[in-house]
Amino acid sequence: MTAVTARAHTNIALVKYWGKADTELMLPQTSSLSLTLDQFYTDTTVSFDDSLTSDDVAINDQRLAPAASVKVRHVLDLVRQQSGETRFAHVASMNHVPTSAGLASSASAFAALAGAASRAAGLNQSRTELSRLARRGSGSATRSIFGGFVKWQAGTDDASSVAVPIQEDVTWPIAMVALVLDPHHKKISSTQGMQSSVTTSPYYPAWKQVVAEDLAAITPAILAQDFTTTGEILEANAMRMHALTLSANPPYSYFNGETLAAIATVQALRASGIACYYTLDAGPNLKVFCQEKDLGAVTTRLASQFSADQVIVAHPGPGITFL
Ligand code: 2P0
Repeated sequence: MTAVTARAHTNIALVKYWGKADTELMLPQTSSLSLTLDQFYTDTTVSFDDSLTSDDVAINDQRLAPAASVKVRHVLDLVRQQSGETRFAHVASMNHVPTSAGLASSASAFAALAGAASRAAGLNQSRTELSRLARRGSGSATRSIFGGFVKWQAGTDDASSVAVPIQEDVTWPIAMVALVLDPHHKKISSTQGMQSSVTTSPYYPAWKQVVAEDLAAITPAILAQDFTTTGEILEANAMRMHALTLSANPPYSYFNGETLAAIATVQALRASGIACYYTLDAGPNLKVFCQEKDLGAVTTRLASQFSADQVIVAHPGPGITFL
């Protein structure tokens, strides 16, 4: 019984994934692009054990009921199919995301699970293969196998839907500041939210066009370290994603009462000469993209308007590692 531990970091999408084309294979409607972060990561240990009669899954030392571990067991089943391993597994996962950070851990969690399960089953898979496997647990996990700036190529089938690194070692002095407005779980899961947008928003075809244009424009901007262009694209892309929630039937929103106030603060910082741009995922919390030289001004302003413990600074982070 060999235990393998993998560590994967979470990522923030700059051009969002918001919609599946195939819910079984987890193929997305569009490609997406993210930055892996240093602060938030998951360590997952997997060992296959012939004394088990079912998979045994614990997160942060809490054992999951079978109904709560469906996606984890799905990934384990795929690993068993690929490797010929027949035993059930112990899975112990620790999320190193600051308490109440309100940040999604599914990206880091399923990337770490894919890595640890694959190696524990004796597979010697490349990072591309691990990215493909992580995708089957959670879409955003596809990208967390790699560090730095990463693109998830939508692809057309299981083989072609994988992440590719755009730039793993980021020397650009940038930061992503998380502003936590509500640490609780979202009411509408990403899976439900994106499906509703795909099937009911009349703007969905326009979103696909937006993503294609944003990906084409942001990639050279990142490589040229063009902060203004990168910031303008990621902010507009996030708001256009959220327009898909407002335009769904029934309409919904991930914003809360403080989200618009926080957006106004970022706009005021920018008007005062501090260049910074915000993005939001499937929740009310902002992530503020800024340059290292402005980090003090950005965090001071956010901490004074909200509170210091709602502000968490992150930088570009690494891809999957084995401990
Ligand atoms: C993203 N999000 O690109 C987008 C932007 C949230 C907003 O991927 O259904 O946990 O497991 O594939 O990856 C969050 O959703 O969803 C997400 P599933 P996932 O990061």
